[in-house]
Amino acid sequence: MTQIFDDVDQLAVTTIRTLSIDAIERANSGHPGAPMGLAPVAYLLFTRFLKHDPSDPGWPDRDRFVLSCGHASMLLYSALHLTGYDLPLEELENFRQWGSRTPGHPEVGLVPGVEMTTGPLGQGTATSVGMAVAEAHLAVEFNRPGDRVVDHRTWVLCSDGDLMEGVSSEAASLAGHLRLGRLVWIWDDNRITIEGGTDLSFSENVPARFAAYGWRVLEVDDGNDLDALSAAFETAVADDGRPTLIRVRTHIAWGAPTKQDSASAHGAPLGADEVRATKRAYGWPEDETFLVPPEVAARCREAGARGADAHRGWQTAVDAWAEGHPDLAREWRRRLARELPVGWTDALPSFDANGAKIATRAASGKVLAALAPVLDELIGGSADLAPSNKSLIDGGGDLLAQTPGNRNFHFGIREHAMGAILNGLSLHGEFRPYGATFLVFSDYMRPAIRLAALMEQPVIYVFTHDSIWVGEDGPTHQPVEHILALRVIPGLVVVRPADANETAAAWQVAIERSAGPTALLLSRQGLPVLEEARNAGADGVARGAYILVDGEGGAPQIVLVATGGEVSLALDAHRELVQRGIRVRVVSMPSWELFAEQTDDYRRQVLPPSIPRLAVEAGVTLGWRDVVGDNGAVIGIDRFGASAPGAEVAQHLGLTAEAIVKKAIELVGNES
Ligand SMILES: Cc1ncc(C[n+]2csc(CCOP(=O)(O)OP(=O)(O)O)c2C)c(N)n1
Repeated sequence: MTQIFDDVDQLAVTTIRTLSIDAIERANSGHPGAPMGLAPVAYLLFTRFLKHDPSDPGWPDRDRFVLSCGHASMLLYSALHLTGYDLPLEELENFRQWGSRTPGHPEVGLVPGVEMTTGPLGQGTATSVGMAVAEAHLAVEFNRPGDRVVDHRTWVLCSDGDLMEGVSSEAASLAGHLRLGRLVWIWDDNRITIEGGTDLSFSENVPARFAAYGWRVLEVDDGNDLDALSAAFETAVADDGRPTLIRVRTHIAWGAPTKQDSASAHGAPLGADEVRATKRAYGWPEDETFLVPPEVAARCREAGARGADAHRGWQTAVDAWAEGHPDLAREWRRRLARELPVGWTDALPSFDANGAKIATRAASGKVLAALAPVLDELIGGSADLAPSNKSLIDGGGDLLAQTPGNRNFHFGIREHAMGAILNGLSLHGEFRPYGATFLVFSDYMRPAIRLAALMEQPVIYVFTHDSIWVGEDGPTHQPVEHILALRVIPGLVVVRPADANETAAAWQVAIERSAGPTALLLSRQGLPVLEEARNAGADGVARGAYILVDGEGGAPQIVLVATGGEVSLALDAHRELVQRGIRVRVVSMPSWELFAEQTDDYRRQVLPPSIPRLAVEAGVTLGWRDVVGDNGAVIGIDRFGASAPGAEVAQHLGLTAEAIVKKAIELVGNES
């Protein structure tokens, strides 16, 4: 359909530019250049192409829009305000101020219409791939011949910085491989970054690179040409089985007499004189601020209202579909509401302590196999380590271009993109995605994990090979600082179960967390199934720490606190210490974060303040001092590991029951 544009459209484009300029000037902070260059793109998208209903930003079948270059936030806020989202002009006037709904970079959950929190360049582009996969998967799950309940696209606006970041390359490679035809990235090719022109650091042929990834590449040579942009968008929405990159040649700070095409317009207000001169160049009243001409307001609201009409039409179709497919509709609504099926915990396996050892990664695989049939929202995979991570869903099928409805994702060796894609799947709303790799490589996912926590997304990380017991692969593969590194991320719950039953309980914790990510840290090596954890374990894991065994014949003289595989070592030490007549309590502490949420009473009950504590964990000791206090001690590893069989490495690094016994006797001796 050919689009016709008139003066009101041009005026609306200028309104987006001036609103952005004014808000940034008022805040005396922000990034005016990109919004000024991209205003036509945003206007066109939000008024003619994006399927959205400003009166209901959560409409499940809306197109997803991601502003990957989050620094251009005022562009988005202007478009949201004009098209009728609940973002009044006063919010724009309060840009970047405490308590406003117009933060420096877009934040999901805070700003209506914002689909994800962006700012770290590359994360938005990569995350969008997860959103597009979500759509493709749901379409298979819920659409039926003649009924398209799920029928939307994912649009991204991205900058040079986004396309320089490696994570976007990983994600684009996967998107091309998966032939995500409903994914469109619009690249703001303004050739300027903070330090100057892109010729300083960015010279590959980006269109050719994307073509090689299997993308369709469209080019618009003048970002102010609404007809040309519109023609490109029309082409992009005609799904040809490939994702689309639209390269749009724009000018940063377009229209600013001295700042257009200059890096100085990237991240600082234009300044009063330049603002006046720019408005003059636009033919705009120089002294007006936050001006929205009535005809612009009416035009943009009209576009928003068309979205509401489309939403109503969709609802009617959905009601009919639901009548014909009541079970499917029930499941869909459950998933949308993020409710868990009644009785799902019955599927959780329990493990017998029959003498055989089982690695917690293997137990995790068994838990996943048991949960997958009752939780269709579980979807995920590994960054090429599934056989080691035990992360495949039996019978889930491979999620490939021709089978997007399957559940086993193959991320390839792309941990960075995996993290972001998990966020996209989660943000879409109907999934509980999980991603697996070795704990040591969680560093490669850290930016996305941080964002998952910031966005309160219930993503699950399956991090196996969680200590120096990895063994022969050596220090590159032996995590040492990683447990703590994850614990310091606010909002992330880290669970390091001690045995198979604690692993089942850890999965339960992860599944029941509806607003925030969970990292499961699992052993490579076999671990005894602890008789002691069988009954207390589920509740104990949920509480973060619990008494596994206690000293007999009076109050304990010492408390051993351990996590993961080191709990078994602590139990061995316990037996030895009891023989020596020392009363010992062993506390399993799979999660610092969950324990911190408990009442003071419970925490004192588990760790009585007057009794010395000895903590044992195969990781850096930093942080444990808070748990053991000044009178306690910590056995950990404050160096890199080494290449040798795991038990031998542990021996050399002092992580043994004997070392625990020795230190415990010392502590008890100090006390007596
Ligand atoms: C991962 C990451 N690194 C660095 C930054 C800081 N930063 C913000 S914008 C930007 C680059 C600006 O260039 P471009 O992406 O082309 O945006 P434009 O100048 O066109 O607004 C940088 C380095 C960031 N936001 N994220």
